[in-house]
Amino acid sequence: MKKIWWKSAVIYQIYPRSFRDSNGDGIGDLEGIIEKLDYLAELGVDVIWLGPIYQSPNDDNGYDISDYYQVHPEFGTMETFDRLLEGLHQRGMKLLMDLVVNHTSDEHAWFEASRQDTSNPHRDFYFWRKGKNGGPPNNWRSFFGGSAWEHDPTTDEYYLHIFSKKQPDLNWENPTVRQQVYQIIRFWLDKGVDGFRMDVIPLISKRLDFADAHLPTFNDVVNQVYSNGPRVHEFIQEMYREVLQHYDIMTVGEGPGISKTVGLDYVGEDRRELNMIFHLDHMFLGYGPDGRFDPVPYGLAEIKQIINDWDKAMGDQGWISVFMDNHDFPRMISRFGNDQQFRTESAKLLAMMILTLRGTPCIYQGSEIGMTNIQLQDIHECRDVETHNFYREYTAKGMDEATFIELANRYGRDNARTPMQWDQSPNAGFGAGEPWIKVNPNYTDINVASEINRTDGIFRFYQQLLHLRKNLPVLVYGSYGELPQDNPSLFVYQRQDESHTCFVALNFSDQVATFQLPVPTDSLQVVLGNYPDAGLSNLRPWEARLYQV
Ligand code: ISL
Ligand code: CA
Repeated sequence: MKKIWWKSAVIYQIYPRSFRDSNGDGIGDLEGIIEKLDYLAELGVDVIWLGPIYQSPNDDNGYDISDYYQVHPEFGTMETFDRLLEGLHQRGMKLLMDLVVNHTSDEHAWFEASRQDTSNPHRDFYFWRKGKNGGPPNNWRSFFGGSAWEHDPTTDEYYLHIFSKKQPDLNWENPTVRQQVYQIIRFWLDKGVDGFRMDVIPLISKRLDFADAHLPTFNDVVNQVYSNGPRVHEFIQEMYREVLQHYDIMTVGEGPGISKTVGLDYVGEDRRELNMIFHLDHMFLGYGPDGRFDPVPYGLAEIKQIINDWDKAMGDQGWISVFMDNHDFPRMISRFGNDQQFRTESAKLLAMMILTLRGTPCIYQGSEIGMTNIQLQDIHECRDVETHNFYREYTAKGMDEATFIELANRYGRDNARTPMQWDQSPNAGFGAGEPWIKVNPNYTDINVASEINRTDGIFRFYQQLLHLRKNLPVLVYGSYGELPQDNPSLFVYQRQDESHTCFVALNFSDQVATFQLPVPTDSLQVVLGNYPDAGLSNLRPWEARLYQV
């Protein structure tokens, strides 16, 4: 397997609105991140992925961009941005920007021109179609509920929006659109940023017949109708040829619809497209026909299957990023761990998993102190456009508010977006003003200041793992293989190269579990564990151990 810096790097994701508010207006900002650069360096991460910080009306918290060349004033100025970039580089860290170019905001100048009249030169920057039988052009549904088409009275036509109606989809068929996008990418790369996380990149090429979708689940529609359109690879290869290849950067493609069967088409070493992907297969586990608020059961077996299948699919030709949550999903400790009795143990277990699987780990802000989901009381406390849209849709169909809020508290995106918990002071030390979204009341127990002082705390455990990854290349480049166990709550695997063999044993349950390793026990040494006195005995609840032969 080819060795290269972005494979051994560890990414840390910052959701700018919720990281640190330096001026007390309730909104996290770039100056706030600058204040915390030493914290990030102390943690030991290599690359920061910064959520969108561009000009935006914030219908979807910055994933609806109205000007790609401006920093949103609530986050700071271009000068603040430059200092942030410099501060990261001084500390040996790199910066990934979020590139959101499947759609713009409806308040972007291109769209404002586009909607004026059918002959406007910008008309063709977006997808405009006539209605059918008094309704939208087809039956496509938006990710955030309702039709994916919005009627615009000015020209009596509909425009396509796969996400909210304030996020019209860009028409990549138009070469001018593509050149405009490349210009945006060049602008930020020329400032010195180190790469991009590309938002919903498999969606940029549309199936232009816009045929109705008749498939059993929304996920099927995404996979087979919205994603991986006919020209997607032509477009990404053009972007690579014209822009990306001229810089020493890293690129991560995000996206629903990148399945293991098409993964290598995006990241195969011979493809000249992207370096790695955030696939969402394990994130969409539990999604029923109607998506996240229509849950179905799943378990560890399905998670392991996806990990194994993807590892095989990538082989030595492609690469993924490994993560268990981000700003679009519930907190991983609440979702996959036990956020009550075994919060610390399961936080560390998930840390060990992310940092010892094959792929570039991505840590979401707050995981390093064990942050959990929040219980919001009513819809007015919810902030996410997705939650609000589905609330309207489901309550209109007869669901009562309390039932919906329960669903939102388990599966909604606001869980991951509450302010970072820095200390015990008011607002968890996030900032002096009332935060834009409620602080999790558990901040008095769970916060950076107290976690950092615990020698056996979660933060220190992350530090140790990050250090180990630097010193044990087998954890980066070694082969991966699951070691199946009788107990279904266990995930045990091996990492191996010519000179080293490591085993990772994880107990995803509140019960003690016995496990087996394929070598004599006297040849094993515990490198790290989340309980004191880890040996070879049975695994205790949520116990995680890393062994070396
Ligand atoms: O959170 C989801 C909606 O249920 C995911 O399906 C999400 O839409 C998908 O992972 C794409 O996410 C990205 O693009 C969206 C934005 O809302 C997300 O925050 C972003 O990560 C549209 O730009
Ligand atoms: Ca602020």
